[in-house]
Amino acid sequence: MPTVLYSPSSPYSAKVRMTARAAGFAVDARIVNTGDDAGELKAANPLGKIPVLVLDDGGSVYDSRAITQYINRVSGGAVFPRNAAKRTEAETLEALADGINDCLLAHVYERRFRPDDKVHQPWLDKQLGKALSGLDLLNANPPKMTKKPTVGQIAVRAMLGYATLRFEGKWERGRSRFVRWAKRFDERFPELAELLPTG
Ligand SMILES: N[C@@H](CCC(=O)N[C@@H](CS)C(=O)NCC(=O)O)C(=O)O
Repeated sequence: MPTVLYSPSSPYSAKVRMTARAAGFAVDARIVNTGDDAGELKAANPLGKIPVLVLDDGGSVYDSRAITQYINRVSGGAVFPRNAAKRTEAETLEALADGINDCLLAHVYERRFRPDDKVHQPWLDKQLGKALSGLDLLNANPPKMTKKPTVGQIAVRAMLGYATLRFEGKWERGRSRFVRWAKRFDERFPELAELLPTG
């Protein structure tokens, strides 16, 4: 069975595992340490980033967007709409959610990997500002809820899980529509909500 190499707090990993579950695509999941340069992760992805999907023949698929496209293909189009315009919409939603994650992660890594006296506050402010602009757009236009979730909706929900994990209390004010959207998603898809990022 294919295996997802992941970390429980990673939003991109949560998206991939939620997508696999929504598509009915069975995967094993193994936690790896992104700080381990010599390990299994580096052998599967020279960039040392998660998630990676390791296939039965030993091949690797990364990054997370290549994995969601792969899952969609092998599951007969279970998680992206067939209609071209709707598919573009879902792919753009996924790109927006991933882009917000990129900004949140840049913020987290700046504080985690730099000595205190080298942390550059304007850089932190810029990254958080971009993430908040993305969240404003989503609050104004929450993704339409469908009977079966698309990767776009899943990506947005996974990203919001990460925002709550690392930035709780810093983004919710003024975005209550979006908070309600996440609650509705979790009520509708509890089996996916189980896989949200955890610390
Ligand atoms: N564009 C990549 C981003 C993956 C990514 O940055 N993952 C983080 C964890 S959430 C990571 O592996 N960080 C370790 C590193 O950058 O060395 C994707 O969509 O998979």
